[in-house]
This record gives sequence, C-alpha cells and structure tokens, in this order.
Amino acid sequence: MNTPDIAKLNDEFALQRGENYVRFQTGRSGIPLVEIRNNHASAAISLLGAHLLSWIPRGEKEVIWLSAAAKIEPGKSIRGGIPVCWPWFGAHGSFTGNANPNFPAHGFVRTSNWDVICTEDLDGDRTRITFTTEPQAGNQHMWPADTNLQLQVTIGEKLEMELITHNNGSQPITIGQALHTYFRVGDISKVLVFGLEDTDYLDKLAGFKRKQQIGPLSISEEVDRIYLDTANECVIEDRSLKRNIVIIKCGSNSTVVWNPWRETASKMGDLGEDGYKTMLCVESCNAATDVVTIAPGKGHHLWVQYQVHETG
Ligand code: TA6
Repeated sequence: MNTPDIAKLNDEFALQRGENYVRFQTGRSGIPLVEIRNNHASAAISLLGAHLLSWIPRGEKEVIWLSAAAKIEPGKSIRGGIPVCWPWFGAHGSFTGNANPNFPAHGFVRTSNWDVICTEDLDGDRTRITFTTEPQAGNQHMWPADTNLQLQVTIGEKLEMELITHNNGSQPITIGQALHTYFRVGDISKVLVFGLEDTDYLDKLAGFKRKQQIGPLSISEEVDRIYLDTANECVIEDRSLKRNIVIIKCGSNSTVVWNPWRETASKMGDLGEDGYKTMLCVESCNAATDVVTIAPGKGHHLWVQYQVHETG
C-alpha cells in the first residue's frame, strides 16, 4: 500500500473551528487515521478500508467495539469497527454460483487503501467525510467491471453511513455488500435485539438452513444468521449500559447478526479472550439472495443511521 502523506492530507482536508476538528495522523503500521470532533461527537476512521474505529456521541460511552487484539496492517481486515464488505458478502459466490475459494471473504475493499474526496463541517454539529477507492485497481481478476465506489460518513449525535456504488460500464453488475458493524455492549447476556421478530433467517451454523425468529433475539451461544426481507428498524437493547442503539437503514433488505461466542472466538486470534462478551454485530446487508443488480449508468445507495437513547 502506498502510504499517503499525512501533511498533504492535512493541507487538503483538515478542518479546525474552535475545539472542533478534522485532522489526520499516522496510525498503526503507518496507516493514516482521521480523527473528528464536533459539538456532538468524536470519531476515528482508518484509511485502510475507510474503516470507522470509534464513534462516541458527547456524554456517551463508546458505541463501536474494536478488538483489543485487532491488527491494523496493510492487507489485513480489522477486527471490530465498521468493515465495508463489497462487492460480495461472505464467501465469494456463496449464493450466486461461480464461487472462487481463492477470493477473500466479504470482498476486497475492507483491505484496500481508500482516498479522501472531501471533508465538510456542517454547522459544527455534524462532520461529513467522503472516501473513495478504485475497486479495479489490482483487483481486475476479481472485479473486472468499471465501478465507482464512495463511502460518505456523517459524524454527529447520530452516525450516518452511505455506501454508493455506481455502474460506469455498459453491462449490468450484481453486488452483495454490508456495513458489518461491531457494536459495543456492556454484557452480551443482557442484550436483546428487537425488529427481527417473526422473520425468516438462514442459519450459517446449520448449513444455512431456513428458520424463523420467534420473539426478540437474545444471545447465549454462537449466532451467525442472515435475516431475510428485513428493511425495518432494529433496536439493540443493552440493559447493562442502560441504552438502546437504534439502527435505521435504506437500500438493504437483509440483516446479519453475529457473535462468535467463546470457542469460535478463541480460534480467530484477533478477537481477544473475552471480546465476545462485549460485542455484537448487527449488519445492514445485501446478503445471500438479497443481491443488487445495477443497470449501466445507474447507482445503488446503502444507507444506515445509528442513534443511541439512554434508558436510565
Ligand atoms: O457477518 C458474519 C460473518 O460472515 C461470520 O460468518 C463471521 O465469520 C464474520 O462475518 C467475520 O468474518 P471475517 O471474514 O471478518 O473473519
């Protein structure tokens, strides 16, 4: 990876107004890190994968889980934060055929170097930063299509992320994708997920068998599920941290819930010994059969918004 010049990034994109800022620093392994602070929140994003590592609304505790054992190195995916999975979700071709086992799980842009296009201070209350990466660069063998990819991240009292795919080519393209968000929870045994009741899911741990969710979801063992036809709001009720995390989305019709639990986590090497106790992935996806076909000259927007409500 060509490491961009931090001074140049700051010259072009740093912002400062009073105590608020957007500034670039050298992060781990020399990979640039952008730090953001405004009237309502602070955040940190790595340019490796345009990967959000932290979002702390003012007066709140950290909302995003990042593994204490995460490796932040060129070509590696970061355990925690918000990985951007694109242009496929999970194993390559798992539901669409033509699977190539040599292609990386969850696509390749989470390990690509992203560039900054612009930074905007929206009245001190919100800060927007827009990233792009060239999907084709070095990945022609996996993704020969002419595609433009942007990620817009808006930091404030709410966190908004919009992943925009534009098809510049003359043939339709089909993508799967996810904002694979790792939420920080106080104690996984005191968490309930609402919004998935009565929906069908594919249980990855049972060979993708189709099952139905009865009632809100609680987690007391390994869970790895693709909930189908789920466009509605989800709420993570965290009785330990006494807060609800509300997830609203658009352009996504599937939701993945994942916690590896003790045994699987212990084999992963970068989840930390007790990491599974304080994390939960609730991912806004186009996964399994929920893929998106984009006509030539058209685009697709995957948009999510997260907000935190204290429950006292
Ligand atoms: O989104 C759930 C999942 O696909 C799981 O099956 C699990 O393996 C996880 O993502 C992490 O994948 P990764 O490739 O980051 O190790």
